[in-house]
Amino acid sequence: MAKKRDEFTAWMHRTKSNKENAVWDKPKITIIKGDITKVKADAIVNAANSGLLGGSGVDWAIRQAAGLGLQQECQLLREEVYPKGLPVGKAVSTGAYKLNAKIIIHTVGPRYYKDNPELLRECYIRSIMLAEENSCESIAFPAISTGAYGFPIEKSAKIVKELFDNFKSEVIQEIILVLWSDEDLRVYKREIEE
Ligand code: AR6
Repeated sequence: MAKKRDEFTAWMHRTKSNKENAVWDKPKITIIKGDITKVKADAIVNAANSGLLGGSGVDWAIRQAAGLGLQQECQLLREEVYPKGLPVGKAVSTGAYKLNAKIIIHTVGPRYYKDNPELLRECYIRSIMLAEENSCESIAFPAISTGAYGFPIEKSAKIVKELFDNFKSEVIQEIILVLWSDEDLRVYKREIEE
């Protein structure tokens, strides 16, 4: 795990010297309270489950808002690409359908009492990688794993802060962190902005 973490850390902290003529900027970090399906961003991240066929929380809201096309694409993905399901920590992109976005990125967070909590970091990184591959300038994240999967909001905020504090990108200009409750918003603002 330590080796994998270093690999991701190196990727997140890439510098301009890695690529000629690239302009690497620190994306703006915006923390808001709201419904992620109403946020305008090139990439909207879904806190999915391995089955990819739907669930509660953010997953339910995104499927309702995106419509039937998303459900059909997820069914195909499941049948043809992930017959055993999308593993924890991994991410996959689909069309955004009726959402005000270019793509939806589905990532499976760790269940706090069951899976390796380190995998939460991997969810964010793999989502960022997919957003860059798809030329997305903005990406909106829910607080992955902090609902049904029981991850403490404060720990999630600390992981997100550590990850994005020194992150630079030549593609992504804004990272929007969308919280569902006043309390979660307060914790994120305290941990990340102060
Ligand atoms: N917009 C933004 N955040 C939301 C929204 C919304 N519309 N709805 C809920 N949240 P969860 P998980 C917050 O349970 O913990 C699903 O069934 C919520 O308050 O959606 O990763 C999947 O299919 C919480 O802070 O995701 C999986 O089975 C955060 O989003 C499982 O739940 C994540 O809560 C994944 O669990």
